[in-house]
Amino acid sequence: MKINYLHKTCLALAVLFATSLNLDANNGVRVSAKVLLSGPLAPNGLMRDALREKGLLPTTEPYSGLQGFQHFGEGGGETVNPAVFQVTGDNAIVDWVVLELRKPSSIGTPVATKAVLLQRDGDVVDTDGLSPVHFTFVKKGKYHVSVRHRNHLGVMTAAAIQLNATATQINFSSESLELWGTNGSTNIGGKMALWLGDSNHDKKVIQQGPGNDFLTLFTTVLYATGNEAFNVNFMAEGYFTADTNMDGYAVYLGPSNDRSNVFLQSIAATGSMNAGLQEQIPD
Ligand SMILES: [Ca+2]
Ligand SMILES: [Ca+2]
Ligand SMILES: [Ca+2]
Repeated sequence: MKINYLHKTCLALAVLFATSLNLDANNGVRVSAKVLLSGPLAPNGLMRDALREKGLLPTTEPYSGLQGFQHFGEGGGETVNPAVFQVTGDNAIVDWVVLELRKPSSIGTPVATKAVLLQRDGDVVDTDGLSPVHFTFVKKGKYHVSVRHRNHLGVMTAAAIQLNATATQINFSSESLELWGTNGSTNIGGKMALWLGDSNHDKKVIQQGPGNDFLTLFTTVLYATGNEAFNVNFMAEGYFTADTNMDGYAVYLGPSNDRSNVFLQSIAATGSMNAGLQEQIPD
């Protein structure tokens, strides 16, 4: 009886040990993505990091609880050591973004998400500010990979891409990467960049009528701390989705306002000042 009990205990421990070994061997999947946001993109090909310079970047990811975003799997609550935001140069952090993984069999719902960081040169890195993004609990296999941002329209790979424990490179700034849908991103000097201007993060960029993004900008400016006089020309400094060019200010009227880029983008894309754009990621 006693031996039998001992035998069973040993067997259970062996199974447990083997299971944990198996988990370690699997070791999740890694993604080494590159993406450009057209809002902060400068003519030198780097994105501006004004939000970091001004100390406006939050050390906890901003997507939990933000309308239009939902975390899946291990995603949500990511934090960063403030020292990561001290790095300057090409690898300085521009903002938080979200990576999503979807199986072809259930394309409308991610199996995993992760809030991670974007460097000025477009590298999407884990919360250490350097490494490829590691999805610890995701099994090797083929996934559609999408990248999304607070006030830009997200993009997704047209194909499901094999992901492994070693990082797979996915360059969303390349003209040759096929994206899901049509007109998913914008071509700026031969580099693909995400459409700007989704200030109310409803996966659309709209300039007028119901649900337009300029209303969000208008109210952000009008009710900003320090704007006691409700001045429409006020420069609201802060971490706002209405700050479409990501210079650290939400501006409705006047120089460097956050509407002119949206108009210019609309004209360049469609010839019309007020055409709408829709995020090309399946719901
Ligand atoms: Ca880099
Ligand atoms: Ca919108
Ligand atoms: Ca701005």
